[in-house]
Amino acid sequence: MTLKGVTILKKLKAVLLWSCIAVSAPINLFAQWDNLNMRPGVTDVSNEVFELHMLIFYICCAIGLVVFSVMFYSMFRYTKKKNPEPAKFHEHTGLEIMWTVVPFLILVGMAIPASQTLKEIYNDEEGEINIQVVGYQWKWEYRYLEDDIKFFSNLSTDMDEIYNLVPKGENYLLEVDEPLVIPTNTRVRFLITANDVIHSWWVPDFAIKQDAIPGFINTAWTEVSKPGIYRGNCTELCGKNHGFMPVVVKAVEMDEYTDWVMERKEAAIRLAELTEKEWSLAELTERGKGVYQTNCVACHQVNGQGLPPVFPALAGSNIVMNDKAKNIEILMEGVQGAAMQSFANQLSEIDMAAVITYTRQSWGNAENGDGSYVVPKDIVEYKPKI
Ligand code: HEC
Ligand SMILES: [Cu+2]
Repeated sequence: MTLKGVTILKKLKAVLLWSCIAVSAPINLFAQWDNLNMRPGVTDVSNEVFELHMLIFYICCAIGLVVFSVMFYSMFRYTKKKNPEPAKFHEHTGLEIMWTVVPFLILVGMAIPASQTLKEIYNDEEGEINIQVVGYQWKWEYRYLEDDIKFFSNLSTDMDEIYNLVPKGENYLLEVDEPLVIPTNTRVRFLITANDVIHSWWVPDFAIKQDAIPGFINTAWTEVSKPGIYRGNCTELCGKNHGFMPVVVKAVEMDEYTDWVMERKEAAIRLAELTEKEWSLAELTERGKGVYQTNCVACHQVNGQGLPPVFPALAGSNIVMNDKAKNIEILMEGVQGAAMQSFANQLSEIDMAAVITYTRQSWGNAENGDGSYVVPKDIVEYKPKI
């Protein structure tokens, strides 16, 4: 084939390829429309928000259509060729009034339904159930104000999935050890705040996205009719593991919720009994490993090497090997001005003793140090130095 023939063929191929892409792209888009669009959610408020979003989207489309029609019509109708003598008029009071008044009316028309929905969203009347939501670096705490239940909700995605050692699961980074449990068809109010930096509690299916600010309490509420598991994230950039503090809410029927509350209260009593028990080194180390993986690896890493210089290694640390008192003090009090927070309110006495024991027994620390370990009684009897 001649050189010219080859070039034409190449061009033809390119044209074909681009036509295919141009034609198929919108088809793909429509096939995935549900993924592209905002989701309607599962509450009355979230449905209202969705409808508002669609309404305003359609208004924007209509405005776009009108503006572009006039623009293209003018461009083609009044080309230099078709209309060599341009009109010479200046100012047109009628037109100017119209293009001020019409957009004003459109805006007012959009603001009326929007304000009604906003009023709904910001209704902070007390709920039948009131839950305080506290953001921490990097987990959420839930405190049920009426039932005296509180717990932390930690990311439960396997580290191996995060480091691409095994395939990622269905709810990758959207799963926790203890979800927030709420009853259906009940008004639940959330009192949202934070303990360290600004976080934001977001559950798209409830149309709740509320900043969690230290020292402030913001409210949000929901009433879910459909039982199910609803997932969300922290949406305020809050440090290294911002993407690793998901929100998981489990909505269950009222009966199931009452059972759950009873179970929680009994578990608290059992825990108190466990604290009295004599713990063996092996039991503590085993338990401490789990506590460590949930609460410490984000900074000190699985292998105890930390990420120096910011997050120190616990493997080979003099405090962890030889200074039991200081080791307990750091965990109970935290370190002022550093990311090392106090774990006194986050871990039970058993888990506290277990995690300290685990770090003192792992990575060669027991062999190179004094080998001593910590039991729950040490934590119960701990008194801060003043
Ligand atoms: C948010 C990050 C973070 C988490 C989570 C964290 N630490 Fe720390 N940790 C630090 C930082 C930062 C320091 C250094 C503090 C300083 O002295 O400036 C530290 C210091 C320590 C020290 C003192 C080490 C030494 O040699 O000075 C111990 C012991 C320790 N952490 C144990 C733990 C344990 C056990 C956990 C889990 C229950 C934990 N930390 C969770 C950030 C963290
Ligand atoms: Cu956060």
